[in-house]
This record gives sequence, C-alpha cells and structure tokens, in this order.
Amino acid sequence: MKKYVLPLFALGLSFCAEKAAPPEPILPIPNERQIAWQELQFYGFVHFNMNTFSDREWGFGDEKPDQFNPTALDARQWARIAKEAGMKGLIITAKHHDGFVLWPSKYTEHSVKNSPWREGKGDLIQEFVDACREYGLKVGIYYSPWDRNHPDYGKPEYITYMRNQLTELLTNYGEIYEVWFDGANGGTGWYGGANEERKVDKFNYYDWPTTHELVRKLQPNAMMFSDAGPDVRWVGNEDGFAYETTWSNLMRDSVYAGMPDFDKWATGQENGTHWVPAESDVSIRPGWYYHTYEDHKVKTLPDLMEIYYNSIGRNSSLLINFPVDTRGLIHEKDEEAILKMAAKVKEDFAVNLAKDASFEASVDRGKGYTADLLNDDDFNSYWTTPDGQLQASVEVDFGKTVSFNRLLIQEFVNLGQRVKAFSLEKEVNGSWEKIAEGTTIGYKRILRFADTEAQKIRINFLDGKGIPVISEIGVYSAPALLFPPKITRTPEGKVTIQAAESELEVFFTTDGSAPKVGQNAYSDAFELLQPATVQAIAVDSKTGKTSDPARVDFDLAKANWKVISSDSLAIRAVDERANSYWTSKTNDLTIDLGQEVELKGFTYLPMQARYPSGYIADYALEVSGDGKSWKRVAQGEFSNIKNSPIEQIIKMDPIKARFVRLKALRTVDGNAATFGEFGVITR
Ligand code: FUL
Repeated sequence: MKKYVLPLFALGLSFCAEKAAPPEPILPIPNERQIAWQELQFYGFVHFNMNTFSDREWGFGDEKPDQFNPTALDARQWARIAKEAGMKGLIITAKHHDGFVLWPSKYTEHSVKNSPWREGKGDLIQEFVDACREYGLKVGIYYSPWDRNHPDYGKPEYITYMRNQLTELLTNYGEIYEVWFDGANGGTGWYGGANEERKVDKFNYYDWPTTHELVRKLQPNAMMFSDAGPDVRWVGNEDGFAYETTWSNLMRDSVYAGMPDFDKWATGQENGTHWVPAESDVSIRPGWYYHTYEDHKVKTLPDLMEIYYNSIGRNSSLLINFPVDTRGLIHEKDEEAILKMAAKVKEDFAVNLAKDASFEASVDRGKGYTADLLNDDDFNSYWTTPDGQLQASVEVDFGKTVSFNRLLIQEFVNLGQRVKAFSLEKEVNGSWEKIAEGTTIGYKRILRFADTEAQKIRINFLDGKGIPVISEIGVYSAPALLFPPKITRTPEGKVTIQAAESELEVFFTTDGSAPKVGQNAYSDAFELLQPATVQAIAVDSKTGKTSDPARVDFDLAKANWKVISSDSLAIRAVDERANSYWTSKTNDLTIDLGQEVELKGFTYLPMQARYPSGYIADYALEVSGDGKSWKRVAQGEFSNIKNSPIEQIIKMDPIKARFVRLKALRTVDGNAATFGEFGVITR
C-alpha cells in the first residue's frame, strides 16, 4: 500500500466509512461445486486398462479378460507420484471404448473378475481409491459411453447397462470429484460378435439429462465432464492447450458430446448462457495408453512447461495423463518428467516480486475494494471500480528496479467472467511503454514475455463485459529454460543437430549411448543412411547447465526412394518435413524403395497443418517385389487419429519388399487421403 501521511481526521473518517456495496454479478457465474473445483487447477489421468495389454489406443471390443495381467501393479506408486507432482486428484479409465471394466461389475463378464490379475478377486477401482485417499488426492472416474464390446450398444438396453454401472461406481467407492464422459462414440466394433458399424444419434441416444440426474443424485459434489459439460468442458484438442481467448461461458444448450465441429465451441463464448469452464487434457507421451515404442517420446520439460502456461495460464484446468505400463506402474521416465515439471513450476513462481510492492489504482469502488487487496494472496478479496467504470488501471511500484518476465492475474470469476482486453506497461523515463497484452483473464491468466526491467508497471483494463473485478496480481521472474537441441535428417541422409541458441555447445551420440558433456561435440551435418538412434544435449558453458537429451530413432534414409505418382507434389509425403503434406486423389501412396528391404512395419504421420483434412482412419499396407503383383500384409484402424493426430507406428511380421503401398480404406472426414510423412521400419 502507498504510504501517505494522513491528517488525523481523515484517518478517523476512513475507519468509520462503511464498506461499499459489492458489484452486481454478471451471469453466468460458477456454482459452489464449480468454485470448489476451480481451485484444483492441476490433476492427473491414469489410462490403464485392456489397451495396455493389447498395445492399442482403442480396443475393438473382442479382447479377452485373460489378457489383462499386470505383473507388479501398485496404485500407491501412481498416487505418490501425482501427489509429489502437485496434482490434486487422479481420474482413472474405469471403462474405455473396448468395454473392459476395472471393477467386478455385476453387469458384465468383461471385467477384472475374469482376469488372471489377483486371481480374479481384484478390484482395481478400490485399490485406486484407497491409494488416492492415503495420499490426500481426490478421486475421479472416466467412463466411456461408447462400448465396442457390449452386444446391446446402440439399443436402449445399453443405456440401462451404462446407468447400472455408473450406479456401482458412484455408490461403492466414496466421494468422487469428477465423472469424465468421453466424447468419442459410435462406429465399428465387435459388439458381442456382431462385428459391425453402429451409428448412434449422439444428441438423443444417451438421454443425457436422465444420466446427469442420476450422477447428481449419487454424487452431488461431482463435476461432470464431457465435450460440452454440463459442469466442465473439453478444450477441443488433446495437446493440453487452451486459447488466447478462453471464456468459461458456453451456449450449453446447443452443444453436446461428440458433435461435429466442436472446435468452434472450444474457446467458450463471451455471451455463453452457462458456466462451463475448460479443462485441457494431454498425455505425457504421444499416446494415451502405454507402448514401449514411446519410452523415448516422453514430453520434455520445455514441452510440459509450454502446456502448463497454455492451460493453467489461460483460464483452464490441466489434466496430464500417465499411460501406466504393463507392470501396472508409472514408467520411470514419466515420473522423472512430471517431477521436473513440478520443480520448474515452483522455481518459476518462487518469488512474487509484487508481494511487497505498493499498488495504486486509477479508481476504486471504496472501502473493501481497494488496490492493496491485489497482492494479499486471498482470492476472495478483490479490487473493483464504481459501476459503469469499465476502464481503469493499476500501478505497481516495486520501490526499486526489478527484472521480470511473467504477469499473473486472477479475475474474481465468482461474480462472472468480464475482462476482454488488458495490457501491461512499464515506466521508462516518465512515460509508459507496452510490454504485453491479453484478451480474457478468467480464473487465472499468465502472460509470458522477454526479461524486462522496471521500477513501476501499470496494468490497464481496457474492455470488458462489465467493470473489472480482480482478485490477485503477481509478477515473477522465471529462470530461462535450456531447450534440447533439434535433430533432423534430410531424405538424402544428412543429419543436422541444432541448439536453440547459437552460443550453446552440442554433444551427441549415434550408438544408442547417452550423450555426455565434452564427448563428441557436434560441428557440422553428417551422413546417416542406415537405421540408427541419434541423441544430443545442449550445454551452456557459462552456467554449466545441460538440457534434457533429444533423441530420434532414424530408420533407412529415403535417398533412393521414388514416389510412383503422376502428381509431382507426391514427394511431399516422404520429404522428412513434418509440416508439408500431399493430398492423394487415388487415396494411396506407392513407393519404390530402390532396393529390397526386410520390412517390419511402417509409420504414418497425418498432415500437421492447421485445418486437417483426409486423415487416414482405416488403412491397408501392400507390398510387392516387382511393382506389379501386390500382397496385402497389414490392415487396421488408426485409433483416435482425429483428436490426436500423432505419428502412427504399425509393427508387423517381417516381410521382404521392394515396393510398398499405403492405402486409405477410409478417411476421418471422407475427403481425399492426405499424407504428412510416410516411413518404413526395418529394425
Ligand atoms: C479420447 C479417447 O478416444 C482417447 O482414447 C482418450 O481416452 C482421450 C482422453 O479421450 O476421446
């Protein structure tokens, strides 16, 4: 607070003054359940179920309970890691799209009760709940409405089945904080042996209002998640990123789970009728389920920090997934990654430079709503302006010059989300210079910008749905992160390793061993035609800091490949550039590998451009020795490719081939097939 020498009578007056009337809320506002939930911010997902053992992302429904057999399952390990990472709860996949259930449900045989795990006497939901309670974590349940195992899926009987199972889950395991209804539903499946496609009317089939009522009755405090809420909504991507403009308001009556074009709604709407805040979900690896071949694709610290700032820093909660492995444990690498992230978040927000600064507003609403409440660490106290005063600014004087690169703002959203535009300025020789700006704030907004120095800053509230009502303002100086270098290879086989900044040194290996400081320094691009693993670290010799290692598993270089097509652009499918792609009018890609190879699989990267089209959903791979007679050697589905367009890795029995052809049997949207990048696996 600014220190004034006040005449005694003025002090007396200000002590007697009544607290001013609070501002009117602007609807919609969060209810009590949502207010309690919004404080959680960060919690975890556990994807562990049949897919863990079938090595899939989406099971077809024809898997057998005896495949489910973790060797060292320990839910306490999951809870310990989540707790150490600062998560407030965990959500488990009680039933995924393949229909297998992790508890001994009365209503199905497709359950742990018929698996070898704990000799069929286990109840994984119970073990999970016990572990979470021991570590003080809240318990959440993921339940897939789509069920590719159940014979009745698509018929009214299935809805009764679903409600019976939800009743078991929401009655027998104590307090549940979030019930997660996945939006993916309807399509091909085993369905009790029918092996067919079942389309459902996503708006009407589930009769959601009745199911919601049931959940409310059994668990009045549970938040219900789906693409469209009712309590918390999907952020519209599986990257863990909310948007520059993110409203918690949503036209809830016109959105529903699994609707087409959901992306349009993902940012929320300024004039949304209901309070449905966003939740950003993302896996710590490319896939949601565990695959050994992703052991070296665990997100790096810079990846995870990007996710943190783009979710929690953009008015969203963050749900990070652990793909628990076949032992039944969170993999060591995933543990290491999440704990590094937790430590970095702590480091970035270790000192609030505004804690002892003085705050002065251009205007305030009077006693009880003054600017000194902006750094009192109490979300429930706030600064606001008189009615009608939409524009205002707050000056922060640090008392001395400080260096900073983060601004954290919280809006008191319990009275509705308001701010539409704000900016941050610093004082330079008596005039104001803009540093950063933003649109929405919401529960929490964090702006990042380059290191800058000032004694005084000013936050300007420029536009809003009503007067600004602000709980907290914090200023931080986050230490710089050392990014792992980028490893790339041209189709001709030239490998380049590039550090994020030129003054960093790079050390690398190509023999599978870990790179070490001082050994094998990188200077120039080198040739690598055969399959090999390249790993590299960046080192800052001034500070002695070392980055996480970067790693790329290269297969055969594409130097002698020929794409067989009359379209000259087809080369883009094998140009080793993730951002280029080719649209195939014939829905296939044919390649002459230039030599006979022993093929052990292939990779397909869907196009990565902003507006996706023609992702392959169902594929076939054919091979040939002469380019004339062909043999189909693999066929299947790229599960979840629509929401998670990551590189698809398909392994198969070894086969000799000189020519390969990847065919799209179906694309996600029915458009001509697109190819971001195609590769072969020969090792
Ligand atoms: C998606 C599912 O299809 C994925 O398999 C995963 O469970 C993810 C969290 O939601 O819609």
